Amino acid sequence: MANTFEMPEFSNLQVSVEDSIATVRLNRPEKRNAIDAETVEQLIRLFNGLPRSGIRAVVLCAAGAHFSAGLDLVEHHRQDRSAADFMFICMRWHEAFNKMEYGGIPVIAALKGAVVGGGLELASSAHIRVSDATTYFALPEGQRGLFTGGGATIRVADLVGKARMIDMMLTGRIYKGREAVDIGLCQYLVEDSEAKAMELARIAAKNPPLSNFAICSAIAHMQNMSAFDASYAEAVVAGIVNTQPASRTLLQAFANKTGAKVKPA
Ligand code: 1HE
Repeated sequence: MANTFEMPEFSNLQVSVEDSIATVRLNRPEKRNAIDAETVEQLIRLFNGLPRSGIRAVVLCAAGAHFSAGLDLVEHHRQDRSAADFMFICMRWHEAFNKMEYGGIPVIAALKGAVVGGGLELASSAHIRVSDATTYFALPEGQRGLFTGGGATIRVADLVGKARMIDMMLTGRIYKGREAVDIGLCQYLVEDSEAKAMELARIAAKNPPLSNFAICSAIAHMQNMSAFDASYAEAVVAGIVNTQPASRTLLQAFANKTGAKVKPA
């Protein structure tokens, strides 16, 4: 599909598109990319429009030295929100992050510096996380007298397990480097996270969009189902994806011995 999506102008995000890959850059470096209410609204608008836009992968990255310092604590403090106000704010975060995780387009997060609190909630909504030597992960909610509200209880617990997440929240424990990879906070540790994320995005963007749609939405949905229902849903999705014209072409190439083999380099 051709690029049909008119990219809106955003104040807190810088979006550019090249070769059907969108680079979405958090753009409040002077505030360490703290996530205010406006940033969430802009993420919703963006990820609402991306599916079926012709965009085949997204690199989610950040301006400045830090990916994101999480919830905009100053805005939260100044607005003196009621419980109902903040519940609504959290529901907007969920709207944005669910659109990312379930939208069917691969989102690769290029991480650096602080990936903390709500910043980790945002990063964990991506499909692949790439770190560099400066990247560190934390959930300082306990120390701030807060609780996660942007999906960490679901996504971070899913990545690292509930015991590690509780430790991070109770004690402010910080993970970085190889240890962060080993416990599942990120999948790659490289010198240049943005370059690696773009490399991965380019690889993923070559897959037929319907395959990527299933990979980047069906797996997350199936995790929410009973094993019995997930196996049914998997069969239905595979019925559609594995008989698509694009897969016939790729299988024909393999049958003709022109398709790539699966072998380590
Ligand atoms: C912010 C924020 C923020 C920076 N909200 N404004 N998140 C946190 O507990 C992390 C809080 N931030 C930090 O610990 C540090 O800022 C960093 C380690 C990330 C970076 O330190 P540094 O020395 O580079 O920057 P700085 O001097 O602390 O901050 C620079 C500016 O960014 C400053 O603003 P300025 O107007 O005084 O220049 C800071 O106020 C601003 N800034 N972080 C607002 N988070 C859905 S619930 C989710 C709950 C959570 O996310 S809890 C985790 C919150």
